[in-house]
Amino acid sequence: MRQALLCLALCLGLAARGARAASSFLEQLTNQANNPMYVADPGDGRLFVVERAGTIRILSGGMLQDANSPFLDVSSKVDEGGGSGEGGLLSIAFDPSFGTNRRFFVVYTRTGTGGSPLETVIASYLALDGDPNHADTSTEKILITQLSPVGAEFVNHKGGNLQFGPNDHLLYYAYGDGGSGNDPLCNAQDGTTLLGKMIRIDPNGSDPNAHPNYGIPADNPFASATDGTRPEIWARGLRNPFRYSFDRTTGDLWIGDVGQNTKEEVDRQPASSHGGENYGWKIWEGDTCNAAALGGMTNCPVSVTSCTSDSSPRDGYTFPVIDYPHSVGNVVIGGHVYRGATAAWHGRYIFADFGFGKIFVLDDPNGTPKLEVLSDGDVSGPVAIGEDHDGELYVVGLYDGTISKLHFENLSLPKAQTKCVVKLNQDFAGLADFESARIRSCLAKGATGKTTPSACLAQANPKLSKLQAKHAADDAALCMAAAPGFGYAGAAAGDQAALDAETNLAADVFGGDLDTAVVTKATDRNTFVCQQSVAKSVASCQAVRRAEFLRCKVTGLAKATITSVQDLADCLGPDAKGRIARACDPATGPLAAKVIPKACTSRGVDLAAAFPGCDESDPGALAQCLATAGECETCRLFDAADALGTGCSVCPP
Ligand SMILES: [Ca+2]
Repeated sequence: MRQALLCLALCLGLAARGARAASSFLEQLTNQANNPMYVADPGDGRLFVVERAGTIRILSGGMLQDANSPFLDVSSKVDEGGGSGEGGLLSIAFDPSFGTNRRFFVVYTRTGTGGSPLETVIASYLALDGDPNHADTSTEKILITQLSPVGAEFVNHKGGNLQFGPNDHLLYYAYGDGGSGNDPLCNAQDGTTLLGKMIRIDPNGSDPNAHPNYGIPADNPFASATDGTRPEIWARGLRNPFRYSFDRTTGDLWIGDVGQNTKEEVDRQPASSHGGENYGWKIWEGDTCNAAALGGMTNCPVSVTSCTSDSSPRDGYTFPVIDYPHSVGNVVIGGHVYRGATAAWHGRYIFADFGFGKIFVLDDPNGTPKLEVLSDGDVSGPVAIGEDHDGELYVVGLYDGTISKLHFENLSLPKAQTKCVVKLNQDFAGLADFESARIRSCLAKGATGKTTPSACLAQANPKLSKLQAKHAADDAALCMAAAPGFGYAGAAAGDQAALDAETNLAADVFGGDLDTAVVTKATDRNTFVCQQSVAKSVASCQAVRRAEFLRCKVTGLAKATITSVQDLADCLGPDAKGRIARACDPATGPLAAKVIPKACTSRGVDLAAAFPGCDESDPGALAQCLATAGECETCRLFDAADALGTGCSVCPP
């Protein structure tokens, strides 16, 4: 039975599989930290590295502060709890006004009393006035303490993360259930203890009699409870929520709760929550009914609702966003929603698994959360993911002493999104094929004399390609919602201009206007032959345009270099590596050089000669040339709002 987060056996196993060369995703900033547990930025770009034995050293400009003169040294107070203990100096949180009041908060464990192996202490300190690189240990103020249950087995599950809420500026801590295995005292469901709870306290408040160094926020869910429920409690039912964080943009709270024998889980509490959630432990382990495995709910309060199977009623409990089995990982390390410089990765939850040495992304482009592995075995003992003031993320390696920056600009997009983008592009490829086939078909029908090619196209609707593109865009909006700043994401967000820009670009790329212009009435056999040749050239031109479009979009999205329609247009350019020009330029491409001069003398085929100025940018000239070519029928079908329609007055009524 796995009881210890940092158990010795797990450590040895990790040492053997770790030490792989870092990928371009990971930039190792140091490997000199001593059992680092956490890293945090006070808001000025310095990284404060929390070391388990009780020191904090600053990592700045690539240099880790001298171990003999750390920022903070409380190692004389700290008791890690021995080989199977999960104590130590566990994390740091900076007061939102740290820049002016120099106050910060830490959590550590010290030796317990009365048979309790460890006591968890949350305390504040001040940095030295005039020396921002050193703290004054004499300024310690203990806010709150919590003893482990009595018994040597209760050395694990202390939680480990202090965070300030980004909106309420209140201090949060998440306690583990107290330890041992399967929460034998049912602490996580018992409102009279802080064990197995997330608490929310006001470090600027005070209750002189009960707790002089913190206050109870009036809107805490149990602030006025009269049944013995502790007023500090914000949420309950947690096993060992070792790491958690707030999304700096949305304020949502993301919790990684370490599981027992079956599941690891990630919980998400929306910013709109008023607290009071029950995350289920020990009744539920992730999405699995743990009470069934336990054969009951030993020592739980009578008010607790149990389960007998996974399909038992779930009322009153909040279930994880995702849970994963122990074939995937066995010690979840809650991370952060990424909000750094690489916009294409914004909004994705990045977290780790300590036991398996993995870094994950939780991706849900279609609303179905899905795990993908970003790094496997590159960090030995990933014990925390920290965030700097720019929203960039860092992984802490407990066993290899590393702090590494995560470089999302060097990653392709998650597979789920890439798949979605590829499908979208296939839709466009299909559209191009359809356009080519339609033109060839209309030309053939025109040659039989049963209809004119222009009437055929008009019947098919000359704007069909744009409409199809719009439909594809609408269909794709959902899956593209995860690609911020790009055309279809704009559509998903109701940005019609972004959608139109993307749709128009696609129409330009597939050459709809050119294709329409070359289709004219076949007046004789020679014209028909020429039209067939032209249609063939148009088809090959479209194939090149389609290929270039796909190349730019797929590789650009995958490498996160395409984040807007303009990026995509720039990638294509007027001459995508010369291929579009060679295939499609009516003056120099095959239309001009091979087909038109030699075989085709009829009007309407030699584009360059017959249709000077046939350009959408000059509607009058276009309409004139369309009229000349007998295209007034087509012209009228462009609606008046379209630039093409405004010049149709030159056509006979
Ligand atoms: Ca749970």
